[in-house]
Amino acid sequence: MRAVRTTCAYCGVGCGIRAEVTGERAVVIRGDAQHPANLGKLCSKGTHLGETVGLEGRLLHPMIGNARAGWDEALHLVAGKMRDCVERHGPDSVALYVSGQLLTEDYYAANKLMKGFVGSANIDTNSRLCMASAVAAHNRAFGEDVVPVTYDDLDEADLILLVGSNTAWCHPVIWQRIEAAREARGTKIVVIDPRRTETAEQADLHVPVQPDGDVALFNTLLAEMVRRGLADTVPAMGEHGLSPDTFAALADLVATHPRMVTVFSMGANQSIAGTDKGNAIMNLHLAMGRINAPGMGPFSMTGQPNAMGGREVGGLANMLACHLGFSESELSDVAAYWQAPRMCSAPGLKAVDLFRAVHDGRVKFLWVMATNPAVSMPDAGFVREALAKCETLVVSDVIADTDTARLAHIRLPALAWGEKDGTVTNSERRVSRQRALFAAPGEARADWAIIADVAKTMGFAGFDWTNAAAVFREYAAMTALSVKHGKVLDLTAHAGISDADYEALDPFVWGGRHPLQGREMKIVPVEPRTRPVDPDFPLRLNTGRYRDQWHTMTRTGLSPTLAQHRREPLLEVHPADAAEAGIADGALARVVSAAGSSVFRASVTDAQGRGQVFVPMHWTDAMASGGRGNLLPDQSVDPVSGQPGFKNNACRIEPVGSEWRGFLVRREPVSPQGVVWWSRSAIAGGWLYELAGNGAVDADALLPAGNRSEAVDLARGMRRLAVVDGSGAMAGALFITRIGQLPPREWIAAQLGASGAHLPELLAARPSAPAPHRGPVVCVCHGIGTNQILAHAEQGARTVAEVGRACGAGTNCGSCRPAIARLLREWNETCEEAAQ
Ligand SMILES: Nc1nc2c(c(=O)[nH]1)N[C@H]1C(S)=C(S)[C@@H](COP(=O)(O)OP(=O)(O)OC[C@H]3O[C@@H](n4cnc5c(=O)[nH]c(N)nc54)[C@H](O)[C@@H]3O)O[C@H]1N2
Ligand SMILES: Nc1nc2c(c(=O)[nH]1)N[C@H]1C(S)=C(S)[C@@H](COP(=O)(O)OP(=O)(O)OC[C@H]3O[C@@H](n4cnc5c(=O)[nH]c(N)nc54)[C@H](O)[C@@H]3O)O[C@H]1N2
Ligand code: SF4
Ligand SMILES: [Mo]
Repeated sequence: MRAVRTTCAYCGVGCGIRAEVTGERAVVIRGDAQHPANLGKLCSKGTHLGETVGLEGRLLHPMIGNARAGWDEALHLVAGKMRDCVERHGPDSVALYVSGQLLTEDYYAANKLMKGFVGSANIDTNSRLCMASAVAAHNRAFGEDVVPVTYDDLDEADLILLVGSNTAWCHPVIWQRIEAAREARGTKIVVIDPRRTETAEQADLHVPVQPDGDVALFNTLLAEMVRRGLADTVPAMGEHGLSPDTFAALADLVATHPRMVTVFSMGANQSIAGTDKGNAIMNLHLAMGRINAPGMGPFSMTGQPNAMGGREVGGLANMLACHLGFSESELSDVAAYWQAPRMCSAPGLKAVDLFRAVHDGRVKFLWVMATNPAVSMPDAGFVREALAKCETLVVSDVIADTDTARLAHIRLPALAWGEKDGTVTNSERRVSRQRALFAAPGEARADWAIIADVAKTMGFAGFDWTNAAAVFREYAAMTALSVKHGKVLDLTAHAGISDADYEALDPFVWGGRHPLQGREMKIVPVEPRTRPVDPDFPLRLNTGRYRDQWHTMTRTGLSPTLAQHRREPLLEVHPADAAEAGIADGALARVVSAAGSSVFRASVTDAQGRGQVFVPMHWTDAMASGGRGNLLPDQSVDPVSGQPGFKNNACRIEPVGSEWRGFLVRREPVSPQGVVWWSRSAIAGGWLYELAGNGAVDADALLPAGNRSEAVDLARGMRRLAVVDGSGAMAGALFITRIGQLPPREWIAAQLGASGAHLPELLAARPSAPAPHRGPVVCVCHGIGTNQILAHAEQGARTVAEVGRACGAGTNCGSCRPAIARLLREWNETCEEAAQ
C-alpha cells in the first residue's frame, strides 16, 4: 500500500486527497487534512473517485479512423496535417479547443505551440463557456484577471451572497465551509437564484431574482446604499422582479454587514449580460469599500479543477500567457521569451465563433483536448455538424467513445486523473500538485508530452521538456513578464524549482490573500439588458448541474453509487406551467427551442419559478435518446466576453405520449431500437435502462441471449421477462407495463449476476423476504433513502446530526446534508399541518 497526496479531479474547490493505492487500479480515497482548501473534507464526487479509475471505456491506443495506429504514425499524421493546413490556408485555418481539465503544464504547451509557432491565437477553451465573463469583469475593474479573496475570507465574513451558484451541489466543500462560518460566527447566507435550489433552501434569505435580473438588482441595491448614505455612486436601476419585502430584507442585510463576500458562478457568468453582472457585483463592493480586507470581496468561483491555471497561461483566445494582452510590447516580450518563429498578432476566435468558422470551412484543422463540445457547446446540433464537416478533427481524450470522439479522424489517448502529473490552480489561486497513482495504461501519454511531440515533429525548437517539472519551470520563469508589465501574477520564486522539490511541492497561493491592495480599481457603469420575449417560445429555459454528475458524464456516469441520486434527465417545471401544457409529473415531455428539441422526464415542482423550466446539461447520446440539454440554447453570447447565455433561452414544452413504460437491467450496454425514449444509468455489474415505447415490445433486441422466462400479469397490464445465462446467473430482466405501476428497480437490479434461483421471486417482482423499500437514495455514501430518513424522523430525529447518529446518513462526505435538512423540514411541516 502506498499513500500519495494529490488533488481532486473535479471542481475548482481544488480539494487535497490522500490516496492509498491498494492494488492494480484500486485506490482508497480520503480527504487530505493538511490541504488548506478542504482540511480533510471531500464531497460525494471526490469521495467516489475510486469507482472511476477502472479501464472500462478507456482510449488506450492512438486510433486513425477505427484502426489502431502506432504513436509515430499518429504524431506524423497530426503534425503533417497541421503543417499542410498552415502552408495552404494560413495559420488561422488551424485551431485548438482545450479545457480547464488540462493541467497547467498541458495548457502552457498547447498555448505556446499555437500562439508562438503555428502563428495564430485560434486556441480557445471550454472556460469560454464557464469563466470568460468573470475574467472580462476582473480585467475591466482591476486591470488584471485576479480574484481578490481567498477561502479564509469566507471563514471571516458576516454575510455571504451567493449569486447564481448552487454551491451545495457544485462546490459542496465550500458550502460546508460556509455552513461552518454560520455555525462559528452567525454568518448570514443569501442565495440569489431564480430557482429554489437545495442551496437556497438552506439560506437565511432566498432572493428569486428574475432570469438575468442581476444587473438591475445589484444596481438598485447600490442606489439603495447611496440613499442610506453608505455609498456614493449612482447606477442605472431596472427590473429585478422581486417583491418590495424581499428587496428590503436583502438591503438591510447588506447595509448592516460590512464583512461581505459575494460569491458568483454560472448564474452570473453564463449570460448575454455576464460581464456586466460581474461588474455590477464588483461595483457594489468597490463603492462600499468592501474589498481588500478580511472577510470581504467579490469572489468568482471557478468551475473546473484548472480553470484558473488555464487563465494564467493564456488558454483563452484573447489573452497571451502570464495574464498578458496583445499590445505590441507584450507580444514582442512573449515572442522573445519563446524565441517564437511565428508569433500570432491578434486575438483568435472565441469558442462560439470558432465552431462557426469550423462549420463554414474557415478552420480546417481542429484539435480538441479534454472537452466534449458535441455535448457541452450551445446549439450542440450545429456544433456536431461543424465537427462532422471538419477536414481534420483530432481528439485527445481518456475515453474512446465520447460524442465528440465519435466524429474524430484521429484519436489520441491521454493520461487520466490518477495517472497524470502536474499542477492545477483552484478558485482561490492556490497551486496544488496532481500526482500519478498508477502506471500509464496501454499507450496513453501526458497531454503536454503529446503536444510537445507534435511540435517537435513539425520541426519546432523549444519543446524538449523531459518532464512536467521542466514545463512548470519554464512557465514560472515566464511570469517575470507579468511582473514587468505590472501584473500581480508572479511565480518567479519557483522558476528554479528542482525535480525533487516539484515532486514534493506543497500547495501555495500566488498573490497572497488580498493581492489588489494598493492597486487602482474601477467602478464600471453597467445597465440592465433583457432578451426580447418570443410568443412562440414563452418559457425561460435554465440549464445546469446535478449534485453527483460531472458535465458530460464520461467518468461519473460509470459510478453505480453516484447514479443513485438522479438516474434520469429531468425537466423541472412549475405546476401551473405543467398543467397548462398538459404534462403530468413523471411523464415524458419535449422541450422545444428555436435551435432544437429534446425529450426529458417531467418533474413538477414549485422550486421552479412560474414561466421558467430547468434541464440538466449532463446527458449525451451514449447515455440517453433524449435529455440533451444543449440542443436547446442558441448561439447568443455576451458581447464583451463571448460567453454563451446558457441560463436564459426561450423555449416551449409539450407532452410526449407512449403506450408503454418499462425498465431493463443487463450487464452490457445496448442501444435500444424502436422505442420512444430510453436512458441508462450505472448499477453494480451493469446498466439500468428506463424505456418508453409504442406498439409491440421487441424483447429480443433488448434482452441478452440466454434462457428466458416470462410472466404476464393481465390485471396489472404487466409483462416481466428474465434471462439466465449458461452459468445459471441472472443476465437480464425486462419489466413492461401499459397501465400499471412498475415495481421499485433496486431489488431487481441487485439480482443482476446473482443466482437464477431467485427467478420466481423476480418474476413476481417481490423478494420472498421483503426489505422495506428505502425510497429514492439521498445519502449515496451510506445508501440511505428518503423512506429511511423519514422513519428516523418519525422515531424522533429532529436534526441532520441526529439522523446521522441514527443511520450514518450525511456523516461521510456531507453532500446530502441539505437534502436531509429539507426532508426533516417537510416532515415537520406535514406534522404541523396534521396537528392543526
Ligand atoms: N456536481 C457538479 N459540480 C460541479 C460541476 C458539475 O458538472 N457537477 N461542474 C463544475 C463547473 S465546470 C462549474 S462551472 C461549476 C458551476 O457551478 P454553479 O454555477 O453553481 O452551477 P449551475 O448549476 O450551472 O448554475 C448555478 C445556478 O445559476 C442559477 N441561475 C440561472 N439563471 C440565473 C440568473 O439569471 N441569475 C442568477 N442569479 N442565477 C441564475 C441556476 O438556477 C443555477 O441554480 O460547478 C462545478 N462543480
Ligand atoms: N447547457 C449548458 N451547457 C454548459 C454549461 C451549462 O451550465 N449549461 N456549462 C458549461 C461549462 S461551465 C463547462 S466547464 C463545460 C464543460 O463541458 P466539457 O468540457 O465538454 O465536459 P466534460 O464532460 O468535463 O469533458 C471533458 C472531456 O475530457 C476528457 N478528459 C478528462 N480528463 C482528461 C485528460 O486529462 N486529458 C484529456 N485529453 N482528456 C480528458 C473526458 O473524458 C471528457 O470527454 O460545459 C459547458 N456547457
Ligand atoms: S468539492 Fe468535491 S468535486 Fe470539488 S474538489 Fe472537492 S471533492 Fe472534488
Ligand atoms: Mo465550468
